[in-house]
Amino acid sequence: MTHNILEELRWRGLIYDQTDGVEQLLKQQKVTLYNGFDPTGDSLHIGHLVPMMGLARFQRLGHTPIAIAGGGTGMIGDPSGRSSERNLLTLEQVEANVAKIKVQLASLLDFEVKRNPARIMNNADWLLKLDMMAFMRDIGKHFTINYMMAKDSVKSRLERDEGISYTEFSYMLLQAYDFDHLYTQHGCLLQTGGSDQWGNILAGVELIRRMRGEKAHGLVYPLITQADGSKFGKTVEGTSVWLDPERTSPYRFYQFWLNTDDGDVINYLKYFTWLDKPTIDGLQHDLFERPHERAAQRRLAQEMTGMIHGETAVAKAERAAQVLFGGDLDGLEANDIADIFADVPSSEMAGHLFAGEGLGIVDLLADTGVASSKGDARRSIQGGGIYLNNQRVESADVPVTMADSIDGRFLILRKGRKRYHLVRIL
Ligand code: 545
Repeated sequence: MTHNILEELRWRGLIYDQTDGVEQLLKQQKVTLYNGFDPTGDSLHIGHLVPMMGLARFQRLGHTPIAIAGGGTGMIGDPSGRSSERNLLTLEQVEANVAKIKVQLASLLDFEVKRNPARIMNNADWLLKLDMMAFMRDIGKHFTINYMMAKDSVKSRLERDEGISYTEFSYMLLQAYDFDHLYTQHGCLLQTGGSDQWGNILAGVELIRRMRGEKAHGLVYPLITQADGSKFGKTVEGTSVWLDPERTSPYRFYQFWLNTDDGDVINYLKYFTWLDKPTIDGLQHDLFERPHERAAQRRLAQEMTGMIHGETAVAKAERAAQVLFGGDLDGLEANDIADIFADVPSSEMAGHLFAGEGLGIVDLLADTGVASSKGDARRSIQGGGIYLNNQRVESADVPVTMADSIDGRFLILRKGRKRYHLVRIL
């Protein structure tokens, strides 16, 4: 790791914009900085990793990070980057979400280190106490409607028929107030965020200038894109890749990174991992010389899964990948099977069908639709293209019984190299 945070962020391509003087400031001193996360949902997703890790990168280089869970701002909702009004969450929803995302935010930060321990705060602690008249007089007076209407977040909404509520319009003042609060109470000199936060961050810089006559700073990261132009962070099925393992299994998480395009993988290694420049340069060389080996993608998947879900999850995900490529199933339990084969077609069959004599493999293949007919099933078996639990089926006459099942719960059929079908035994 380089010793200077801006140098570090720069070679990684992580600086989209910064206020004048950040360079100077960070050269002179270790600072306290913050990044906010609104509890609009109960989990963060991989799109939030750049600012989360940003805090951790600053911390490793001696700066003091504050992660804000926006229990106050989350009651309103940021209009930045959104084309329509949000539905308000209830106080209970906000609180439940705050509790969950706090844990996720904490996972990458160090709270024990003596000199610059991280902190997590909830802006509900000061925003919910705000007194309306004081806010109007002390904060509102520093912003003209002209200034607020010129912000992208507002301007884009004014161009649409639905407009923007007074509530969301005011959001930037709350975020500005946060910055001032952290500036005065905790000496926080810098706010970071994705580039969509630039307007809100500048509003805070402006408020501190107006109220204190002092200069605070902002730095924003690029929003991550994909080489093919599609939105970053969605699986092939179009769902977000969440950090919560209940929402995105570690296996799917691993697969997401493993499937990264050659055109994106080097950038992602820079944006999302702790790997240093020589290591990433080496992987770039491998990618160039032997792209089919996908060493860069594999390393990315290992690093990311290890960081978020731990090393055991990496081992499991790699085992799962092997299994899907036809490897043996020894030692896997029913729960692993359910996870690994979560995405393959499946059918449910009554357990009694496999009792005693069992069910002929030909019938099973036809009943599940793995073969289009019994004739097709027989021909496929004779051609050596049918597998039961990843073992080739040698004869069309074998019965399938409970003894073949995995923990009495699953049978795994495969036709050809990759066409899997999971039988769930009821
Ligand atoms: C609130 C109070 C502050 C400072 C910042 C905020 C939050 C900010 C905001 N940020 C986004 C966000 O997404 C929802 C998280 C889902 C649980 O809305 N006004 O909260 C995203 N942010 C991370 C990056 C971002 C931004 O958390 O900054 O750019 C995404 O990469 O959209 O005092």
